[in-house]
Amino acid sequence: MTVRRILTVDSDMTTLKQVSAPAAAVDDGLRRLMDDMLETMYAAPGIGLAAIQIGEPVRVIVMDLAKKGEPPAPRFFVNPEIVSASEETGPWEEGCLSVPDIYEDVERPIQVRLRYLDYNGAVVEEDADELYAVCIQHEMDHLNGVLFIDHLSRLKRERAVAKVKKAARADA
Ligand code: GNR
Ligand code: NI
Repeated sequence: MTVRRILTVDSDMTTLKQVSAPAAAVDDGLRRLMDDMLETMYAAPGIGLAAIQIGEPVRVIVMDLAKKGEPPAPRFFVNPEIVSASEETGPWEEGCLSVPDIYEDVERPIQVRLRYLDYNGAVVEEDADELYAVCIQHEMDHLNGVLFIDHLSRLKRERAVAKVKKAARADA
């Protein structure tokens, strides 16, 4: 397994805006990608990662919502779809490894029903709420080239990108 570089909005916006293509099959090559994504996510650290964040435009997501002190609970999503979403929405403070050190409230459906293929290619259908619902919607946005800052006002979005660019310049 390899920790890969996570693309960020200061230098890799064009790639992050790409719409990812469905995975053709859940095979050893795709599992290797998922393993690299998980290791990259844990190293960051983060609770979710979409393949496009390491430059791979394929509809794959990894996630681990285990709290500190709990055993690891990796989850893998291939070609996920939202089957249905609650009418009710609610705010949640989000962050993104591709928009480092920016945290803002985003309003989304509070409950969603998902269908996806797991690490072994089995079809799974399940309900998500709370942080799970927030995170899977955030990650599925990435598959469509959408970032959480795209849900903010233009002013807040432009300020966020400017802040990330400034921090990147200071780092260099
Ligand atoms: O690590 C992450 N934390 C997080 C917090 C609130 C809502 C969404 C997320 S996902 C983010 C990692 C990431 O950028 N995934 O795309
Ligand atoms: Ni993100």
